[in-house]
Amino acid sequence: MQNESLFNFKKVKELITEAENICLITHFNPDGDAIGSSLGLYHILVDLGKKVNVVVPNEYPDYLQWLPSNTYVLRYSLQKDITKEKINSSDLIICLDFNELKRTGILFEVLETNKSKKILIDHHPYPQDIFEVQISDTSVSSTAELVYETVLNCGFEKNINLNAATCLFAGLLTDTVAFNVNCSNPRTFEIAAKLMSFGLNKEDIHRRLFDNFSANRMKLLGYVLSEKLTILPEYCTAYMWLTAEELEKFNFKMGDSEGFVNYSLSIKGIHFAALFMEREDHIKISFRSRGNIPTNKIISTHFSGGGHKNASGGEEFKLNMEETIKKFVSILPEYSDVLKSCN
Ligand SMILES: [Mn+2]
Repeated sequence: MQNESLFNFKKVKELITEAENICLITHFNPDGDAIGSSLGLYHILVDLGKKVNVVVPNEYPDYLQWLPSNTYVLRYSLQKDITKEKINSSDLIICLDFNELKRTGILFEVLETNKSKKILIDHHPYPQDIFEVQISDTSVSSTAELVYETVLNCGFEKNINLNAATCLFAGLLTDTVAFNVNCSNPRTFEIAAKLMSFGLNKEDIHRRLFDNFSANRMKLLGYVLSEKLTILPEYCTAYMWLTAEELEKFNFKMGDSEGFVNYSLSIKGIHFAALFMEREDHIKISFRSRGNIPTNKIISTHFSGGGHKNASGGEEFKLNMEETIKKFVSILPEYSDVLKSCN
């Protein structure tokens, strides 16, 4: 974490202490950090005696459904009325793992008009300026790590229990891809160690998150790597794409493509990786990079989307797959210097 004095933890503590009904909200297509940080904080706030609801815009993959209290999570896409009512009757909303309300997708229509006080706990750049307090820090591994720091600084450490530690550890493990990326700061390991001291089973959590895929997913991975991987050595770039027809052939389920884009980055000399997937009305784009290649800037400049410097995502609504890839290849010369600079 950056200098702790930058953040108004006193105000966070005050808002949480005053609140009775608290709603925890995360982004559209929630990932392990989104669900892990939300449910982690849920367990801590429940221990503090609060009435807490965790709200997500839409359903998330099976490999996250084992987290303690997962069944209490309200999915707006499935339970619109009750979710809306819970959001609007809460006196405090804590937004986790996203930087602007639009990232909640379909839930935006509820949040846009909501007047409850809001706290942001997040590690994406450029947070929207609408929150009562922002605990926004791009230097941490994950929102889960920042939840831990926030809880510590608010004096709620004694309210962390095994369930909370399990969820936060799962969030941290997801965003660091099992301590492979985003964890150059020793503090991340200190927090991981503190969470482990609650008695969680690290191997078990790792297995549930990373070795829990369907056979179809593995076959789709094999297919995309052998048939679709395209290397552009002159730009240290690799990309892959999957059409709707191909996804259907492998009986694609949400979460199946998780991690695909990272494989390209393990090729020697590749610093920038892209994955394009055909969805109903758009092309979903995922970018990953090494070093100084600003994937978030590239995606927000040429497509729509955002994220972190080395990991971002977005959508292309107007162009089809062929045109999207053509556009992608055509913008690379613009970034030639930075693409080649991180050997
Ligand atoms: Mn995250």
